[in-house]
Amino acid sequence: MDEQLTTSKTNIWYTEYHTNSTGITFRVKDILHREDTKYQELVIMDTFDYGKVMLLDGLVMLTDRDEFVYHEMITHVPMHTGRNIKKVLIIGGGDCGTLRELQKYSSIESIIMVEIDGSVVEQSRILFPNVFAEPDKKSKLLIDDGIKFVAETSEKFDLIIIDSTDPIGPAEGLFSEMFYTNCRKILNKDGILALQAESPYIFPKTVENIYKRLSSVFNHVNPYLAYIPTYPSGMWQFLLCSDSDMHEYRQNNASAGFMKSMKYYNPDVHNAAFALPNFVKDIYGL
Ligand code: AG3
Repeated sequence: MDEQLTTSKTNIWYTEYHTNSTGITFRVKDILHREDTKYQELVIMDTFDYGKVMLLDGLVMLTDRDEFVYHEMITHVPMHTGRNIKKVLIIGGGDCGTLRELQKYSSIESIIMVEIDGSVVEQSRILFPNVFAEPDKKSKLLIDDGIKFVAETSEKFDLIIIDSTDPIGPAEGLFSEMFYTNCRKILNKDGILALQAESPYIFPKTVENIYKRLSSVFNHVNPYLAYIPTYPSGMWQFLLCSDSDMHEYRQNNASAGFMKSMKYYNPDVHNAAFALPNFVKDIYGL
C-alpha cells in the first residue's frame, strides 16, 4: 500500500457499492478524466493505494495495482491448455491489458479485438501506459459492436476471450445464450471461449445463470477462480468453455521466455485455480 501519509487535509473518497450495504472505498487524489461516452460514463481517478482506477458507470474495471491478476488469468489459462492457438478474438477489453498479454505469444498469428467504446481505448492509451498495448502488426483493433461482429463474421478463431463489464448496461448482450451460441459457431474444432463471469460470493445467481447458459451451448464449462482485491468480494470467476475437456496446465513453448516475468500466473496457480470451494461447487451443482 501507499506508505505516503499525505499532508493533504482533504479527504475525498469514492465507494463502489457491491450491495446496498457493502462496497469498496478508495481515497482519491485526483479525478483525471470524466466523460459521458456514447455508451457509458467513464471516470479515471488517481487514488492513494491503488494508483489509477478506471470506473465504467461507477464500477471498478481495473486499477494500476492489481490489473495483472485479471489480465494474466483471462489470457494465460486458456493459452496453457495444450491447444494450438493461432487466431484469437477479444470482445471488449478496451484498456488493452488482455491484448498486452496475448501479444507476448509469438505463436499467435492474428488477434482481432472488438471494443464498442473508442473512448475507453483512447483514454487507456493516455492514462494507463503500463496496461495499454498498441496493437502490433498481427493485431487489429476494431471499434465496433462485438455482438454484431460475432454474428456476422465469416472468420474462425481458436480462442475467443470475452473481457467485458458487468451484465448491466452496454455489456448485457455479451451474457446472452444467443451470443454464446454465435461464439461457438465461429470457433475452430477444439476452440476455447474464455470469459470473466463475476463473483460467486456476491452474485451467485448471476454466476449460476452464466454457467447454465454456457453449459447448454458447450460440452465442457470449467470454472476457475482468481483473487482480485478491487472487484466485489475479491473472489472472481472465470470460465473456460470448449467441446472437449481442458483445464490442467499444459506447457506452451511460446510462453517459456516470459513465464518468469508474470506476477500472478504460474503452473501451480493454473491448476489450483480450478479447485473450487464447496459453496461455489454448489452453485454449479458440481
Ligand atoms: N472487466 C471485468 C470488471 C468487472 C468488475 N465489476 C465490478 N467492479 N462490479 C474488467 C476489464 C479489464 N480489462
